[in-house]
Amino acid sequence: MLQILTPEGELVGDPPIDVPMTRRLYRAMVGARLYDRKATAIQKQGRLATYAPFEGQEAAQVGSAAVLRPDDWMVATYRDAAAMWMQGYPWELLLAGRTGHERGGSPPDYVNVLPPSITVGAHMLHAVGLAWAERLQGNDRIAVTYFGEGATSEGDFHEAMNFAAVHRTGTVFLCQNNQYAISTGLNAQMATDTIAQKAGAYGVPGVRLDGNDLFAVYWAMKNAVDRARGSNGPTLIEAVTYRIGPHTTSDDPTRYRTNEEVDDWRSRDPLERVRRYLELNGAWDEEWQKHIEGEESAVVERAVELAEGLNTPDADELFDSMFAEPTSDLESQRRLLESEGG
Ligand SMILES: Cc1ncc(C[n+]2csc(CCOP(=O)(O)OP(=O)(O)O)c2C)c(N)n1
Repeated sequence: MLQILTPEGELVGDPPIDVPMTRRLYRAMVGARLYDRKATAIQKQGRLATYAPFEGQEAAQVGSAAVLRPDDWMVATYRDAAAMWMQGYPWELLLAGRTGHERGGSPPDYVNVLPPSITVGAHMLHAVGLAWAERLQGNDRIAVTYFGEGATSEGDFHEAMNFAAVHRTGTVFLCQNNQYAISTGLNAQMATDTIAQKAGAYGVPGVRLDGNDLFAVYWAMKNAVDRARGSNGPTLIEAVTYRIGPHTTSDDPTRYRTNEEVDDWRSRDPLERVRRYLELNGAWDEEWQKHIEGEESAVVERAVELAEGLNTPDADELFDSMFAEPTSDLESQRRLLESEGG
């Protein structure tokens, strides 16, 4: 398994980014964790519907998204808010989506990120289609899709990988192997030792890495993105990580895993190892930590305010953001709703 930065913050390989860039990504991970904890807290107050926390997976999401060009496509899941935010999806719209507000599914036009997929696995096909369409139009935009290890047991994974491989689409498949699909542990759902080895069946390179290591994630993603942009086809990356929190705020993980296991993964925290690395390089101190936490926290608080300040959606919005051109079925449903005074 590829690793560049140990949990102690020591290098065992060449860092793919310099110290200023590492500080920027560390700050992004701090911001993402603050968002995640805030979203979990306001869900408990009944201000969000179910929320799927990503604590522990920040390096996998931030480190991979940091490699993308702003116009690249991202197609991700309910647990990938940090990656989506890195690619331009505003925090407030991610929160709005968790309140059921229609605006949550409509990022600004310049953001090439699809709304989060709740359907496990199906969205990978969209990433292949987007990359293929860009290729056919002569563009070098690529598409990355994020999913969990559980999604690789879906037929959609097979179809997406196979089609991408045959047509050499510019798609990066980024699997965050966080060990559990709700309560189903890895060994209970697949007989392979790794996710990465599944790539071989499709004729695609597979890379397995320490997903809590920002540098390993960045390095592997850079190679995969360069390959995709250079018309050399897809890559499957398995970022081995752990979901520290519950599957969602409706889940009780103590029923299927031990506290010792969670503590063991906590000791490999993705933020702490970068913090140690920066400190060892004279690029971190308490004052800066307080400063970035203050600023990122204000950004998150503002996003909550904006999300909660959105107008109450009217029924029309259900139809407006569904397709660029409304279908006749939707038009007749809209008329029916209007005739019933909706
Ligand atoms: C097609 C489909 N089947 C089942 C579900 C219910 N479900 C939601 S999340 C989940 C587990 C997914 O696990 P994984 O892909 O490993 O991602 P993680 O939640 O761990 O990030 C399941 C089975 C669903 N949303 N969609």
